[in-house]
Amino acid sequence: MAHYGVAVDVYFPDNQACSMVRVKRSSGHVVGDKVVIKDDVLTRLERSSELSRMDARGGIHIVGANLDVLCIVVSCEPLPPPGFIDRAIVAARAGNLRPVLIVNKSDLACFAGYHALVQKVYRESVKIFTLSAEDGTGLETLNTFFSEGHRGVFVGPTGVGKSSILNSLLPEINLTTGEISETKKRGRNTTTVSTLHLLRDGGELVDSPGFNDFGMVDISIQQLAAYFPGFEKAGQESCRFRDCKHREEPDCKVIELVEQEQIDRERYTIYLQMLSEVEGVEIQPKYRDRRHRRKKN
Ligand SMILES: Nc1nc2c(ncn2[C@@H]2O[C@H](COP(=O)(O)OP(=O)(O)OP(=O)(O)O)[C@@H](O)[C@H]2O)c(=O)[nH]1
Ligand SMILES: [Mg+2]
Repeated sequence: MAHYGVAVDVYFPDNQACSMVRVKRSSGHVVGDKVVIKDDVLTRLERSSELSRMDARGGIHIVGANLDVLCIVVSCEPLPPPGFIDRAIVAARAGNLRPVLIVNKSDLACFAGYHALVQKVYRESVKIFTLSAEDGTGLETLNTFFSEGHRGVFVGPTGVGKSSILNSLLPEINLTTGEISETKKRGRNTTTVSTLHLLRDGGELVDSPGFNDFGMVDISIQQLAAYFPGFEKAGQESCRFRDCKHREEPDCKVIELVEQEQIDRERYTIYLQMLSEVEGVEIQPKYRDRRHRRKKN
């Protein structure tokens, strides 16, 4: 349920209670892990899913395990960094999670314009929830969705209201929330530990610390080409080449749709930037191997 450095909180379904269990700092457990405990030793069971991200310094973080939904939480204040939503959607799809978007703070004046933009770009790609943790708008719809038995994690920049939404769904948990800074209009990294919560009518949700960098981990060119939000309308098998990168290949359906203005040119440019990034990552190890070999000889 939570990982506090040298201890983890474990939920025991049989007696519906939590207990703190000591672990090594580097035990590798993450929120959502299923474990068995025998003679005070915690053994992790195989994960059905795992979602990772890379931070700006190249550090890899596992966001959670055994999840089926990624809730990308955004707001008009603070705004997410450019590319955050796209990276999160691609990472979720590559990890077999269903990405959904939650646009929080519908009570703010800046909401309408931002919401319209999000709807325009992502409406045909993912389910979008409109919410206000402040006045309760949309909470019941979110609760109903999770009551179908989903287990999701909230990810998003600091200050968008992840913990506030969970507090509104489950007032008794009383997670700490933090004011947005007046000058920088950003959050204050209030949440520092991911915690899993059982929802009232079924389903589970993980609150996690806010972050800005959703660097893609182990995403292949083919995954990016298939999962980039907005390319769904091109269909999976409609390019001439099965491994089409949608850059300069002949009979590429994506390029055709860009030319017909059915895929926004700006969105396509963002895709090309992400493609170069993924190619950089894919090419790097080969160079490393070659250097390595030369050294040995
Ligand atoms: N107006 C308005 N403010 C909100 C809403 N939801 C959250 N806030 C405010 O936004 C600020 C940040 O909320 P948090 O819930 O701490 O945000 P967080 O995403 O959990 O932030 P981190 O834990 O730092 O990642 C607080 O001052 C909340 O009161 C909302 O729907 N409307
Ligand atoms: Mg929080």
